[in-house]
Amino acid sequence: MARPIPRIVRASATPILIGDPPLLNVLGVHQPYTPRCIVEVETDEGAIGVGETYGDTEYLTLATTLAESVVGQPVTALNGLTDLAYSAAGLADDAAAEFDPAGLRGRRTKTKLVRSVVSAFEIASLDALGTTLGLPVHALLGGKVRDAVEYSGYLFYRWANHPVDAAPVDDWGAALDPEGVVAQAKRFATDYGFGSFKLKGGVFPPDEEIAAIKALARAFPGQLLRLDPNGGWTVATSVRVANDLDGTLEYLEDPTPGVTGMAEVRHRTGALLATNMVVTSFEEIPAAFAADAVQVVLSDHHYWGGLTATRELAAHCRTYGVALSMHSNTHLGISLAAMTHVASVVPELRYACDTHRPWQTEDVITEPHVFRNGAVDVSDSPGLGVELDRDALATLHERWQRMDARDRDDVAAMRIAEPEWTQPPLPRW
Ligand code: GKR
Ligand code: MG
Repeated sequence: MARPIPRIVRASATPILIGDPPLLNVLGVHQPYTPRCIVEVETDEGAIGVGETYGDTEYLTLATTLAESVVGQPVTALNGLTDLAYSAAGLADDAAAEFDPAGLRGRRTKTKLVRSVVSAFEIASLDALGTTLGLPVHALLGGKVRDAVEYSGYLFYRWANHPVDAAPVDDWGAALDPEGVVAQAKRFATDYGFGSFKLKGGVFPPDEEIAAIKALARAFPGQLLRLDPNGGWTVATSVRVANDLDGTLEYLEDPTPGVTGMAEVRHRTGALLATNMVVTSFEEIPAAFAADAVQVVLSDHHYWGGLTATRELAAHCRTYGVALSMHSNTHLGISLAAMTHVASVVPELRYACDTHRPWQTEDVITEPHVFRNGAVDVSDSPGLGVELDRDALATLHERWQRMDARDRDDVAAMRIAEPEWTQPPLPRW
């Protein structure tokens, strides 16, 4: 007879604020503190699983509601989480919505909000189940096909410090020109061993960013380079940049907003285009793939709905001959563990994944991951293979209680330094 399936007896969603450096992007600059939400589920057998997702108000509100709703559910009931989230929050599905400026992740839809919250509960459930069975999460997903997952060094133009007093400080210094970008990359290469680099663009006029990529190519001959202006350029500018950097870039990421513009850039240049802005949900796949607007989809298990949903995305991409890589946003080690497990089970993953993790000096796990030769080992320990650091969680939660930062707002953060700053229209150049 089959053993009884463990049931969830307790679940929680804990908001935290994590320190973030002044990283620049097309919209503005990162705030000193970014909200994240740490999800825990506990089963009737005493196993505890953890998950991590966005901590902005609407995500936190839904996560708090869903934490109540999952109590009593079998820990294996992953397929029911989405419906549970919709009914728990009284939300109706809504795939048509506006561009989401928070985090530059394409359109803001309730569907994506639900998927982002569900992902943390799915992962916490898999972590708890794996802990119960003594199996790593990758085994629950069909088994790893690689022992380590390669990540790319995520370069940002940045200021040395935030323009406010109550802000975290670090010793990276400013990077506002090609020399600064190359110096940042050299430190990434030395400290983490990254073999590929992505530069967050859309910050300076395109010629300056072309110069930075060319400086990187000179400093790191043969290394794989990417440039991502988050839809900051017109089609004409994108075509010019793509032609100028032909042969230098591994791929060009979201040069211009929208499927039509991306398809035109592809058609006029033949450049390989990646996205985390025009294909951010299953609903967006048909039009984008039919138009050949993207050749590499940057998956993100948070807003695609979790680890099983990421594998479903991989199947879509495989079917249409589109490649898969991985997007990231400011995150901690629970997310990195989940990213690494899911990346380890997708055979067709050919590109190094993005991660913001090196920019964070804090974590909520007892043993933060180590990057060796730019890669993170896939854990074979039960569950995600991470242990929640309860003291660290309490400290970062206490910061959330004490401070009033609640939602990511790069435009508002930029306004502190430049009072006239408003959200730039995309495309900007
Ligand atoms: O952290 O500023 C940032 C990034 O711009 C992030 O918000 C994006 O979502 O990393 C992301 C990207 O690849 O576009
Ligand atoms: Mg991107």
